[in-house]
Amino acid sequence: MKVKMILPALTEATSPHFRPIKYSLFPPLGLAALAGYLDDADEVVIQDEHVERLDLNDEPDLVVIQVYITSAYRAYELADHYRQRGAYVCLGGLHVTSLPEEAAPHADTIFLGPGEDIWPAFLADYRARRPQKRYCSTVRSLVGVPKIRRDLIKRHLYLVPNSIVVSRGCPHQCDFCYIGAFFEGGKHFYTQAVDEALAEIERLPGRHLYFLDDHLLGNKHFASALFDGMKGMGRLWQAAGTVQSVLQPGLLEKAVEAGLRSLFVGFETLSPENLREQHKYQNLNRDYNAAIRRLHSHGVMINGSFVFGMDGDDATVFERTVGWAVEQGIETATFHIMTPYPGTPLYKRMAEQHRLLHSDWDLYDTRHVVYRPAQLAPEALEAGYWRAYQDFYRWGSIFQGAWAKDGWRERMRHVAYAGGWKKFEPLWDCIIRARRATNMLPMLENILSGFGNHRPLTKPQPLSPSDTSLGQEVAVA
Ligand code: B12
Ligand code: SF4
Repeated sequence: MKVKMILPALTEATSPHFRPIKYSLFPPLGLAALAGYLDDADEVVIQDEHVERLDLNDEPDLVVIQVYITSAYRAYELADHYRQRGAYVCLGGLHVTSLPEEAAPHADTIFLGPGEDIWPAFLADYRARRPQKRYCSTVRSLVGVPKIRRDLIKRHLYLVPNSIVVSRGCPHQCDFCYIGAFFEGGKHFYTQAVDEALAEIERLPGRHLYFLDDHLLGNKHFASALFDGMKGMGRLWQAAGTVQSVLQPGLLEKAVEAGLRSLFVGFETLSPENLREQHKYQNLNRDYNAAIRRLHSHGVMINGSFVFGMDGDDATVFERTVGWAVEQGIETATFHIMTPYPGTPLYKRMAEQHRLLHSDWDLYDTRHVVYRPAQLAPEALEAGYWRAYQDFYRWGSIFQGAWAKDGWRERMRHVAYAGGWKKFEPLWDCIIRARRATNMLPMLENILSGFGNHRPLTKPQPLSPSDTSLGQEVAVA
């Protein structure tokens, strides 16, 4: 059987003029995971439109397309194309799970939720010539999953070919997050067996790893055993975690010993009122400043995530947030305009309050305002969002942030990392066009390691009892 798997891209990622590096970071791990369930005799290709032009003149028997909200229209176009050519088309992923009725007319079969239970079930039915129209995931487990078909990934096209996920979902459920919608009907958070996760890590060449787990530190026992197993492997890695997990005594230390060098942290907002509105209770009463001090003192760089446009945000939110992030020495920041994804509690609330402006999914990309904000005009919110990026990444801010650090090596690392991502975008564009993204990995590794220094760059600070700050509002608000 000839199988073609496609990760379609949103328009910006295929622009002939300029391609941001973020689209050449990670390979299509979800599709490579699904390919693991196919037979050795099957002929399989994975094409990722973010990094290559799709070949649309082929004649596969089975086409598998992963659909995100921002690539939904492109995915439907590709699905229609292949159905016209006589292929059997399967659509799955986050957007299909949120809006199955929208996706169904473009597919022979649609899949709701994670694929580990429903994809092998479909394959058995398909080979027996009795496939169903719709499969809904209910059994959530990663135990004994087949090996990810990394041989199908064109590693040289990605800056971070070693992306990995060892869990799915998150123990929390914030109103704006895709988690609740995607994992409905089963467990919202589950992990691989530790030895299977370690075996997958061992299979990855080189030193650098990027864990794409929504919350790698979400299960303390799992994370702790994983980090113990990784100790001594000589890996350098990046991941995502919450403020709460950073403040937990012990876990961060183990992560650092295992090679953690940069963490994506969902601060989202400096306002307790906003946190309550979004049911992001795990951030309430946490001392953000203490979490940052703790990460920095262990030599871990921070990519802070911030969302603008919650109901408590007024015109001052941009300056306040950027000013605080720079002052704290946060190395990189990812700003988002709040975006109500279909299926989330936030979307339901916005729809009930008649605040949604349109359903043009191409614009649900966290850079456009698609709802009526409570205290800001949509234009002011968009302008503030772009200004926040400019202000955070101007050289003056980068140097100010770097100077918040104690040592010279740490300061240099801050400048190299923050400057490298945002100040050399035209250079990244050239590198992507020359199909040399992966050649830059040694430089990334060098910066992450603090220019070859494996030990924390400053003396780690122990937690003081007040750092977990029970009973007080978000410290920075
Ligand atoms: C890596 C990543 C990217 C990468 C590339 C995507 C990639 N290579 O897969 C980059 C950096 C390019 C990217 C960009 C963006 N991303 Co992104 N990204 C992720 C991230 C962190 C990990 C994806 C991943 O590899 N997961 C692990 C694999 C194993 O899971 P999976 O891909 O979901 O696949 C499983 C299932 O979905 C299912 N499945 C998927 N397809 C199919 C098909 C069939 C037939 C079947 C049976 C099953 C199935 O089975 C798989 C195995 O269980 C996710 C968050 C997350 N944890 O998922 C956000 C996430 C997907 N991104 C998101 C967003 C918003 C964006 C951007 C719009 C951000 C921006 N402002 O630019 C862009 C645009 C994306 C686009 N192309 O349209 C949102 C999507 C929201 C939505 N409802 O669609 C997420 C969920 C982040 C979030 N928390 O909001 N992203
Ligand atoms: S903590 Fe992060 S990943 Fe978990 S539900 Fe909230 S936003 Fe989503």
